[in-house]
Amino acid sequence: MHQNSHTYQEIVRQQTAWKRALAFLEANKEEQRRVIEPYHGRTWVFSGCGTSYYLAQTAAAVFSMITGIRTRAAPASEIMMFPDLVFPGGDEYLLVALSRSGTTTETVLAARRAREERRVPTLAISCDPHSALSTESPLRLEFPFEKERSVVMTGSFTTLLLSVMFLGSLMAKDDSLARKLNEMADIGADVTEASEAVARSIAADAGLEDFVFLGQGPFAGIAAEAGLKMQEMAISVSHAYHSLEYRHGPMSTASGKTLIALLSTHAAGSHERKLAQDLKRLGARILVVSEAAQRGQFAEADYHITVPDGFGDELNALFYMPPLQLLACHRAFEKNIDPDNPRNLTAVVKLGA
Ligand code: F1P
Repeated sequence: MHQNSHTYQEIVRQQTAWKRALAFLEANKEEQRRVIEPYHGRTWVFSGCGTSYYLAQTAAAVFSMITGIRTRAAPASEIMMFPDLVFPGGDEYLLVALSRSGTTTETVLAARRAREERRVPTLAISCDPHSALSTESPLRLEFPFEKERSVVMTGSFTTLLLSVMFLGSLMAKDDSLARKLNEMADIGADVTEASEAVARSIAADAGLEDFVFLGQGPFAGIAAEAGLKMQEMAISVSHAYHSLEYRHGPMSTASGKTLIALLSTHAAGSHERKLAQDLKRLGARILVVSEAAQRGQFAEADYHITVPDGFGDELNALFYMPPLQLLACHRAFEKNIDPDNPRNLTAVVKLGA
């Protein structure tokens, strides 16, 4: 099952999609700059469903960190049902609708409602330029996506995130960011490969029963997506929280059967180190994901996944995601679950009339 799984294959070689997307984005950057420049002064609302909502959370954080533009994230269903909460009066907005398929019902309806009832322009970022979302949006970002065969989103998550980071580099007129993204695409597969032994070791730990993923800022969405992958692929109990929120109640459920993954940041300084010490005292198994230079600061970690130094909180979400996808995939293999055919799940959710 392992080697033949197309979900596994798409996880370990997703940087191929990054390189293809970056080459296209670079070649068309003047066109993209023309599309997004007029919206510099607006609040950018990122939205989607499921994985694409966690992508929206991550994208909103990194885009704001890169550009200084006001952003927020909302599930597409919130725009459908409570548009006033998402688009309160007195401000001007751009809705960035994120969707691998471009056909998810809530996302299509949310974009329509934003445009038709709120006069909010929409920018569609989808893997399918012929989808309803893309063809109905006056603004769209199109680049060649290799069709993802996995039902659950893997490389599409990181490639869509990469495209938002690239847009941020255009808006910020920061060419060094685009160069860093290209460097990440060149070395990303090695980063994932280097994490595989740890991913397999955790996945094989039969003493583990539940998983907790903790992240702040741009890593809160990554923690949520890592938790969803563990549910979708490995049919396992998982939860995600803003890291320091875990002390405020949820840690009451921690036990020796719990794996807690802490996605470390530069911004948090000593707070995450103190949290790791507290988590260890709970008796849980601790995984810390960090830049290599931070590894020594988390001596109590049972497991460590490191990424190269120098890319920082703005871009590390791109490095952190693939190893966490791999962890869920190996957990599925250990449980003899086929991640290519996830239970109760379809590649796209389309609601009836
Ligand atoms: C959104 C989504 C996925 C989920 C599953 C069903 O798809 O909810 O996040 O993993 O595949 O569809 P999309 O709007 O990004 O196509």
